[in-house]
Amino acid sequence: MIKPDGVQRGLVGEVISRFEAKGFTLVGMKLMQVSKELAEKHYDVHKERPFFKGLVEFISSSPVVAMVWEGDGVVASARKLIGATNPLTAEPGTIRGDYGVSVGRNLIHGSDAIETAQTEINLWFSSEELASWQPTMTPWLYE
Ligand code: DAT
Ligand code: MG
Repeated sequence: MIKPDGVQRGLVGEVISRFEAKGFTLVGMKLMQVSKELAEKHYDVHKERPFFKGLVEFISSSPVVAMVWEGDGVVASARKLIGATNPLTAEPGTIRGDYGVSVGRNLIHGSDAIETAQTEINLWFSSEELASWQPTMTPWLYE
């Protein structure tokens, strides 16, 4: 999910390009204004943390772009493309490392495990919003 700062800063295309260029397949995408309820559910695991309230307010402050990407090892690989939580320590070459300077404005969310990804896809998307398709370049990406 491209967070409000990523959308406001005009980095939607840049983020999508990185995932496309890596070879992952986009199967769902929407720009949306997030409700407090959805933000709270999404970050439920962090509800006892001191930054929770600010995080929920931030995520619901301006539109986000929610996406579902598919491919071998996509969850772990996406976390690598995204980089460490704090953009100041995220490696250059990662999205957060290249474009961010503070943890509360780290541009993008990525599911941290396959199970979490499944839960988050169900939270953010209905089944009609997801496309099952095979890119023609598949044989050029996978042997
Ligand atoms: P990640 O987004 O890398 O999975 P996380 O799940 O630990 O990181 O935290 C969720 C988000 O909460 C994170 O992207 C930014 C915010 N956050 C985390 N730690 C924070 C902190 N110490 N201060 C402010 N915001 C924080
Ligand atoms: Mg997380």
